[in-house]
Amino acid sequence: MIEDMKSKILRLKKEKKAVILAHNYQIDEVQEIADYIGDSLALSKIAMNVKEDTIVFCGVKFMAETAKILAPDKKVLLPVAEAGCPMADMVTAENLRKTKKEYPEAVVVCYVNSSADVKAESDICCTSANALEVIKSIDSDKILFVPDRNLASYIKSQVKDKQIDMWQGFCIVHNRVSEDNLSYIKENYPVAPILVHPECRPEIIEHADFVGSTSEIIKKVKELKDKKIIIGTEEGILYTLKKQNPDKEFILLSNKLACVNMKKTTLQDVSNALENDINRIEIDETIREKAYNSLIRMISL
Ligand code: CIZ
Ligand code: SF4
Repeated sequence: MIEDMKSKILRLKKEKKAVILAHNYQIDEVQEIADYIGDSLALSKIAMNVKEDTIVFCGVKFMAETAKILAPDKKVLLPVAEAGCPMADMVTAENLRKTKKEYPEAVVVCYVNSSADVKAESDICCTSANALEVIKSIDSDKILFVPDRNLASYIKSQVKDKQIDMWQGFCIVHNRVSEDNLSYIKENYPVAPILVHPECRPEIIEHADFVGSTSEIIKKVKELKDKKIIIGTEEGILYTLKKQNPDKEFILLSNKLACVNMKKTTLQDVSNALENDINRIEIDETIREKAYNSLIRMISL
């Protein structure tokens, strides 16, 4: 059944001259049929450079939007229209416009987990993989960071010479990791290194051995000699980790590390998207150009 669906997708993909991109947090079957797997930035850069005209972006809405902003001539399809990111929805362009008035001198940095409208209101974008580099590149010492307060706190702990004011958004998945989870892990796996995503709360990050984005965690795991490793990010990352490191055992820092939005996309949805061209991402051109500027400023660093 699953094999039939996979063959159908591969056939449709050829027929429609499409490429399938899957985020590191997607379900295993979707990652299996993808042409490229990665974080939102890597996938968006791929979207800019692929020869295919149609991109099926298996992830959440802000990711497909980012691809469309960077590759406006491509047809970008998000297989499930309702796959959103609650953190991205915690800041709107209207709220941001109002708040900017209270911080007239601040450079506005938006985390990639934000809508196209919010990117358009921001000066520069960042991802969890380049947040420190982006912040350090800014001339001004006053920064307004939206929407993730946990990533902002982590940056603040690493870059002391800037005044960073932050929005109070958070990832509902990473924010769930608790100190109880940490104590349990430390007690049961006292020597295993703990690798966490910067969307986790500061009290968790403080006790981690490594903090990084999905791409950085994947890279770090390859370098580690340890046979048991604790992972503090969305569980979809285990697909690549296990595949690349068959001799290592991975233990999730919490058993609540599944993002329902990332899990909405099934093989059936990918097939429907390809077959019927559904959920095509469209962005108003004025917004797109402004959002493009904040993304390009990041990419050109
Ligand atoms: O930028 C991404 O893809 C996200 C949301 C997470 C990560 O660390 O890769
Ligand atoms: Fe949004 Fe968190 Fe889900 Fe990523 S894991 S899509 S930040 S809710």
